[in-house]
Amino acid sequence: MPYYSENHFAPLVLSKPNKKLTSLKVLGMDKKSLLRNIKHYYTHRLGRDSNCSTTHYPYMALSFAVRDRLMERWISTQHSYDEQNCRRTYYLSLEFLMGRSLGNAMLNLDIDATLREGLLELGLVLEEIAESEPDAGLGNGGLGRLAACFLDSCATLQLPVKGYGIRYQYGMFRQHIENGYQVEDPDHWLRDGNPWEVERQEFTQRVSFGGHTEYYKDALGLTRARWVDTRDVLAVPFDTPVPGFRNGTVNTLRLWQAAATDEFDLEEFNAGSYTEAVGSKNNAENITMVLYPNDSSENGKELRLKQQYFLASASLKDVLRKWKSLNGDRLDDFAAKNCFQLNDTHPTVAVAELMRLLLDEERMDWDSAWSITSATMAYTNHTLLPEALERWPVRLFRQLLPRLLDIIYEINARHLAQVATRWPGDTARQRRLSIIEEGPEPQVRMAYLAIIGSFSINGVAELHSKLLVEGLFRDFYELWPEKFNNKTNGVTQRRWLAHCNPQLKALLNDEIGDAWISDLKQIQRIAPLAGRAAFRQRWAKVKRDNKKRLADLVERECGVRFNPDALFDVQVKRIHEYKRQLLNVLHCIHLYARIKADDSDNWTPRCVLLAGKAAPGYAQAKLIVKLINNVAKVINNDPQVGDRLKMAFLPNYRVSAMEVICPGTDLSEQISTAGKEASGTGNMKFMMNGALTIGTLDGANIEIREEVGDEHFLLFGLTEEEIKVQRHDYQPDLIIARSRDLSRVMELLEKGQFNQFEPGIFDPLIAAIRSPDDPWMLAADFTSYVEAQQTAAERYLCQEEWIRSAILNCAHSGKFSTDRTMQDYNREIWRLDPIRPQPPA
Ligand code: KVN
Repeated sequence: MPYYSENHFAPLVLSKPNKKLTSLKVLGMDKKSLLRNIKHYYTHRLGRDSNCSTTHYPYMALSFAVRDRLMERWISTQHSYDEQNCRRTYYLSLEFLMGRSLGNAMLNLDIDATLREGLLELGLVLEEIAESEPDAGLGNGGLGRLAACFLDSCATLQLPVKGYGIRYQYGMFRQHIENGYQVEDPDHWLRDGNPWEVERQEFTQRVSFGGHTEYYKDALGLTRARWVDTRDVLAVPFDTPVPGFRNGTVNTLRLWQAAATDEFDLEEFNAGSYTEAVGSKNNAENITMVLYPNDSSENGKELRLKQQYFLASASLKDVLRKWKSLNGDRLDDFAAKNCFQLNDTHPTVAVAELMRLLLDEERMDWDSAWSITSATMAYTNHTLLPEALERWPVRLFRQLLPRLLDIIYEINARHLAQVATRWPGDTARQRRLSIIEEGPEPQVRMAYLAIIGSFSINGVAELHSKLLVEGLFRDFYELWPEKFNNKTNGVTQRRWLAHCNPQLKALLNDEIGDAWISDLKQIQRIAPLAGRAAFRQRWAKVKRDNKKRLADLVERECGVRFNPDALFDVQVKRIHEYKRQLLNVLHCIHLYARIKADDSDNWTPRCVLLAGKAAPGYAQAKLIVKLINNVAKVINNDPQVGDRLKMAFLPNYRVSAMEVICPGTDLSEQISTAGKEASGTGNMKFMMNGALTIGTLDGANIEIREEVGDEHFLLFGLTEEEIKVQRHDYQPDLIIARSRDLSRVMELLEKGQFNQFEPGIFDPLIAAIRSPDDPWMLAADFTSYVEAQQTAAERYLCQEEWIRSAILNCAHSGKFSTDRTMQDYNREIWRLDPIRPQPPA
């Protein structure tokens, strides 16, 4: 008998659903009801009075009032799913970069205008109050934000999709700059309380680690395995509501938090070490303490593997629990009714865990278990970078998850038998296709496990998906061509246009109505208006106001004054060599050199903004941050430069910062080495808000250019194929010597113009640019980049033409809504029926 029960709540004596307890009086959406509620929460729940002057408590009171309106819709949505017993999808992800919730909830409930007006009567400005909300920064960048946009679109499309993730105590670190260098601060986002979550202790799960496998004979005399002598951890779910756009649907994001079991401490406890026993709880709770801050690179830390298994196991057990409560113990229909979408390989141990649950706990035979598992899992790949491909040492698996390693070996043995039948005698191919990579330290290749265990494998943009099947996964494509497909990424226009750009929203609504908010294809109806001078003028006014708002942010945070009439040239994303922020800096130095050489006739004043976080262990990326700050300092303080060029690095880039940045941007920098950026999603946010892209033929840039037309896109650089060819004979020193512009830039860098008092600090960056092995081939694209930038500058001088292009970018962004992406996933992978919830009585 366990001394601690996972569900320590006493059951109701009446175990039937209690309709009396849950019958709801629908809350009013009018100003009066809302204000009454806000005041009630402010005084009766939060206990504040008229002496309290921070924005935090009004924020909390407002959030509770809004949240109440989500609750009744949430409950009825979940009831409808249960009643219809519909097929469902679970999005498993180590990251959900949700950002702020209040604004999004108000927009989707259609109470933002009412509340703005009502709060003003209380002497409060809604936007000021909403600023108090900390970002939920449970993700690194694109991959985590994509998961958040997917949830928004699924709720809007009324698809029964639930997100499963981890409730990190500390999200993505906060960044500040000291002497030009990045400094990391912990992000304790839950410190002041989170009104957007509901703890659901009653659905606590138990997750095991360690121990070993034991074999035994069951009642039928069959040999079975069980995992014994484990050290267990509890997984406590916290649910966040995910509202659809004005449709009564509220889906769920369920995040797991680790907690110690009490029985685990019993031994120590009985030995008289009560305080030590309680102290060792920390160990369990560590699992969900912090998000790993690496974007597109693995780090191989044991705790990370624990996080991955913790998420996979708790989520699968939760789904099975729910299944049994609705359908009883039989699992024959399970694959027909359930689908798991794996967000990259991070949750891929779920393949082995589902097998374990079906074999060991449900007592199925291998073939039945495998047919369920491999008809249920689907895998999305997000990167081709070799350093991001997850591999875990077999040794670590054996230590931490011994029973799962057994199962992975068995999956591999059966897989290799299939390979041997298809290609008899081809041992090289068998070695290539094995889940286990042999060597001094054998490794489990997680991508291979994902591919073998899934019925669908997709990339995130056309080029990326093509490169996957031609390169990295070529052998697997030959084996199972039907499994592979593309799903081009998107972003939600609710957050990335309607919410973040209220002025443009008003202009669009005025001209074409508001159908675009839930059907972005409609936005193309503004294309003809690009030819109307009056419309362009209104557009220009909106853009200028948004640039003013961005300039104010830059001035507050960086102390640099941007002139809203200048060209706003923006690159914001994780700092990574493949994204080539360094190429952008070289261009800034080039412009600086031109000004210094008095070569600035017909000049276009330009404000260059960069922002992004470098992984704390990525020295070269951190040095790029330092260089950006140093170059900016020299340029901004040179009186000879004046207003012709400004440069700033905005610290602590995050979702809520992008909400101010993308509406105020003229030129979007998407300049990765071709073939390296799987998709990009920032590129889409900028396009939607009417920026022109300067970019390479990489990731979704290609599709953006296809949609908008090449005359409204500033293309430069080598293609992926040209990069592949030129790599063999790449001589950056020669390229530099032959280019007067690039020589001049390198000279300034090398003579220490930007590090006068810190000699030599930029040598590693200079060496990288000059290396024939530079994987990112900066020098190869420099000249063509500078030409494209010159074209941009010239076009900007003709404002009428520029604005026309900006409008057309926005008008042709329809494809890049995650509504479209989710419809593609649903049509080709999930096959879910939309479910309309019963409106509350
Ligand atoms: C890898 C490890 N992406 C990752 C990653 C840990 C955390 C994140 O996914 C985006 C896509 C970007 C790609 C990014 O770089 O091009 O737009 C969403 O598909 N993050 N791996 N790949």
